[in-house]
Amino acid sequence: MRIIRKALLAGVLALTSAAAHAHAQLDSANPRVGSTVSAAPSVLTLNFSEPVEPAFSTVQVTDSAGRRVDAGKPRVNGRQVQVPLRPLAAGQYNVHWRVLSVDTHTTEGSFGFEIRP
Ligand SMILES: [Cu+2]
Repeated sequence: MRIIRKALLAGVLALTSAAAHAHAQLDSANPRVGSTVSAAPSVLTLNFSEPVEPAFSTVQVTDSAGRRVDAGKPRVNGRQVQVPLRPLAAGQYNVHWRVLSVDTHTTEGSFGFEIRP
């Protein structure tokens, strides 16, 4: 009986730590993290390692003067988050994302990209 309880406990602990590692991390982005692109994108796409909760996920895109250039609420589809952008001029842009993954952990990060025609 003792051995069974120990085994069950070990199983529960393994499940708990697996869930605790399931934070949504940024897998890839388009434009890519730190990239220089020649054409202004009309949409920013973020792909996360885990499904994201739409109600608690935000993405802010700003130009070099700190002005918001995202044009509407992010659209969430599983692990993918897409944000429409205003027509962008050449320059440096910053993306700040904050998402809630299904394991109820919030993660955030930021990166830049540049438009240089
Ligand atoms: Cu987590």
